[in-house]
Amino acid sequence: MTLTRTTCPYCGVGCGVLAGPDGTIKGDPDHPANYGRLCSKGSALGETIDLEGRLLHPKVGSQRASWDMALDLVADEFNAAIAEYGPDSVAFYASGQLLTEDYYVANKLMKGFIGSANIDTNSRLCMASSVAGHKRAFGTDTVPGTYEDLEEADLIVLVGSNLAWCHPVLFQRIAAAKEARPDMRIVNIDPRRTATTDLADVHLQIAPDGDVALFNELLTYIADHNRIDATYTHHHVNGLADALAVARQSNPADSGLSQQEIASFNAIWSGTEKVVTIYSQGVNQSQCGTDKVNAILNCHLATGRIGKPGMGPFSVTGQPNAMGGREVGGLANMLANHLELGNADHRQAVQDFWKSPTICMRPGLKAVDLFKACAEGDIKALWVMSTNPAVSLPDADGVAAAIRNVPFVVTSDIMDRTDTSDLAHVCLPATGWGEKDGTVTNSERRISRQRAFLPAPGSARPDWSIISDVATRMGFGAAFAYEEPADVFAEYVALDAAVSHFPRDLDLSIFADADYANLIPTQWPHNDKRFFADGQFYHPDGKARMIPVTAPALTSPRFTLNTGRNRDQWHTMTRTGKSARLGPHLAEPYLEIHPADAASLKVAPGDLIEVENIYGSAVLRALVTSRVAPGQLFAPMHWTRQRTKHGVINAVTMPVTDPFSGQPALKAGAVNASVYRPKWYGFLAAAASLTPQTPYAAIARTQTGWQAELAGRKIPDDWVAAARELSGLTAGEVALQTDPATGDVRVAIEVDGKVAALFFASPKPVILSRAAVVAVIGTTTAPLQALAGRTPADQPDPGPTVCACFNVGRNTLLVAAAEGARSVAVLGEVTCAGTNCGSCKPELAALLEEASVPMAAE
Ligand SMILES: Nc1nc2c(c(=O)[nH]1)N[C@H]1C(S)=C(S)[C@@H](COP(=O)(O)OP(=O)(O)OC[C@H]3O[C@@H](n4cnc5c(=O)[nH]c(N)nc54)[C@H](O)[C@@H]3O)O[C@H]1N2
Ligand SMILES: Nc1nc2c(c(=O)[nH]1)N[C@H]1C(S)=C(S)[C@@H](COP(=O)(O)OP(=O)(O)OC[C@H]3O[C@@H](n4cnc5c(=O)[nH]c(N)nc54)[C@H](O)[C@@H]3O)O[C@H]1N2
Ligand code: SF4
Ligand SMILES: [Mo]
Repeated sequence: MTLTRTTCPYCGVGCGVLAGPDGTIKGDPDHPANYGRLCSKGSALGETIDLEGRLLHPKVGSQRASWDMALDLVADEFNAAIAEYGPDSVAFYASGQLLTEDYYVANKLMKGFIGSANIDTNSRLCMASSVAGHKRAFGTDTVPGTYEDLEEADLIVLVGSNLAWCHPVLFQRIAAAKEARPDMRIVNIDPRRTATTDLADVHLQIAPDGDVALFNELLTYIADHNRIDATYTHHHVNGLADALAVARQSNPADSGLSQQEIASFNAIWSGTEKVVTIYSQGVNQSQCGTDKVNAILNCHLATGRIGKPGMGPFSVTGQPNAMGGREVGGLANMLANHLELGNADHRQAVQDFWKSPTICMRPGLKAVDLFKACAEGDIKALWVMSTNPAVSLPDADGVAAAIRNVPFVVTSDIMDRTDTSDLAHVCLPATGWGEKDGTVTNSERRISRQRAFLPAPGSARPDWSIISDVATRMGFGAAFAYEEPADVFAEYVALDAAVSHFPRDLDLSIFADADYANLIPTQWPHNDKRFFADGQFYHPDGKARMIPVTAPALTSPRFTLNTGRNRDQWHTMTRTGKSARLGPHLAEPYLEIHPADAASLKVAPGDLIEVENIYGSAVLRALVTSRVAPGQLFAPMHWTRQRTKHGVINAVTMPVTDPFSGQPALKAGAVNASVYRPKWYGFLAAAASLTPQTPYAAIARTQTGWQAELAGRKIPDDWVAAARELSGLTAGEVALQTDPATGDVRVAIEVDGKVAALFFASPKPVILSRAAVVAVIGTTTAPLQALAGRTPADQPDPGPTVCACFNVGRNTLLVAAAEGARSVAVLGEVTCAGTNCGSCKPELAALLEEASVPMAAE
């Protein structure tokens, strides 16, 4: 079988993948992002391309509709709203997961033909502060670094980045470089301890939003210890004196770090020439995100540590095409191809090139404001493409209500049901990864092809063609007559050539004669150019700017809620949630809470906690751990209303934004927390899918079907009836066990001689081996044995999954450690764990450390 060369659809590392229609997935050894490696999510791609849950045909209301009918309706409704209320009464909300071709066409339709800039995207929640910070410092939104810089650096500082889980292949490249050069130093700046911390030499457990105070203090130190590169700043940088004067006013204590921690950080940073500072959402998603970015850039500019191998600031991008979206200008305050919306010459040039009837004159609404406008009735027609804002935006319940308030809502998605498409009037089926063709740009500006290796399912169509069809029906056919994505890409490159007289960083000339079908991964501007090597920046005087940034004072709400990502899930889980291999790593929404706080709230491990504020509430499983500091909580962003009853964490994040970027502060909100005491806790495993309606419920895919963690407020009168209702199994033989002493209840349901569902309930959190229960589903095990909830005596209980690729559990690993495995490599030899994608290596290392504690004490 020939495998198709394509690119992973998840994170911004942009790994090359070799894929086949039977689900074969391999790392592409020739792709310069990964040289053959893949992480757990990439390796499991083959399990996510089946058609279960897919939207296969357009829907109008809940009815299947023809493409003609659906597209006519969309075009008519948008035209009607524009005619009656003007172009700013309609909006698109798009995504860094669209391909460049999709994104280019959406941006062109809104800005050049509808004539509004009301197109914003989930990149507003993701990279907007980096964009704003780069523009202030460099005059352009340039990410100057390359992945090789990370391997060449002597010091890597990771600020607000859990690279081990979120950019695993890049993390593995760094880990390999550190192994080869043990002198390489890694500093991790994060309010909590993560898998990334495990590789770091130093962990600075900074206070939430303490970053500006820390980097201002570093700048002051650099100045006071004659580390400023005076020749460089003289020729290439403006604003040093002002930035330094303001930095001197910062109080280092606002970083939440001790004087000693700050002193040693200052010494190592300023004393190491080759330093790369990597930053991500702990920087961007903040009320002072843009200032955090500039506080970091200030230090690199003051020392001239930018534009040279092995050094520089490096904003790692989240989504597979966050960079492509920025390039085509797909945000409400951008034009196209890194041109300025506020520049009349730029606007004219784009309008001339597009031969468009109009061009937007002023910035459109940024994401949070866009949904506020929906709530206020100002948006009459909204089109959401490739994103799930009813889950991923702050104040998610408010956003869902705002979407409901829009008279006409369209979604384009690959899935039939998402929390957002449930609110839409028209749902359009898009082709997904593996079925569509186009390009994406990764974190180091490398453009790679995504290529189809599967047929389009049902009548699904690629996003660029859906948008072009609507544009045509709105009356703009001549400008949207693309036949294939290559036509769009060629136009995008041609626009770049047409505006090349404007000084910009974006330069796509290397793609002018590109063979689109056979395009190999290529960096812009061209593979050997290094940005800023010549000290030239893009402000009119050619110099970079240091920006004075004021550090916010420390605050101390009772609880600060931090949010982020899990290793094996992608955002709202519409794809990774389908994989049984990825499910068990962390199978329900959880809340990390410090042991001291847990004690004061009377929360024991496994209890449920309710977090709430004026926006809403969420109920999550307590994960009592000193990885978070006292007073801080951490919850994953992944769980939706489809997978939980009450676990959408954005119900309690606040829609407050950074004043420059408009990016919401998703990492530090004030919440209250209290123990949630149900009358009973439950665990249910079943062969068929589950939609339990208990006050707390979280479902996950398993190797044998589905599982649900449950909790109820009322003890059912009849447990068997309850088990039947929760599992949806009205037929079948039932076995019931009750223990009046403990109140424990166990129910088995067998259909055609096979275990179809097992239900466990207890007044206390249910303790049993989930893996053992799940393994019995679908087998002919006798009910009594199935209800034991234990792995049969002749088989060891593997414990919770650590390695997703080989399904190796924690207990198996602890046994291997006890039997003498003392390194990650040996653990791998003995159990296979960590030997495929390697994403669990940090956890293996942590487990070894933990396992060796009692031995050391002996
Ligand atoms: N597995 C997985 N990988 C992904 C994704 C996914 O959904 N799943 N999504 C992708 C996307 S779109 C993105 S944007 C990236 C995000 O990648 P990351 O930014 O690395 O991930 P997060 O978990 O959102 O947040 C990173 C860290 O910021 C820390 N933090 C919080 N507040 C502060 C602060 O005030 N200062 C500092 N210094 N740190 C703070 C958090 O504790 C957290 O550990 O991941 C990408 N990769
Ligand atoms: N609390 C909290 N909230 C956050 C964050 C956080 O750290 N904390 N991070 C924020 C960040 S950085 C991001 S990037 C966002 C991500 O948030 P979202 O973008 O809302 O999350 P996804 O689940 O990636 O949504 C992508 C949607 O597109 C669909 N899809 C997949 N492929 C295609 C395709 O080819 N075409 C079309 N039309 N649809 C497709 C998927 O089924 C899914 O419904 O979340 C943000 N929200
Ligand atoms: S690191 Fe993993 S998720 Fe990111 S692109 Fe590579 S394989 Fe995909
Ligand atoms: Mo993101």
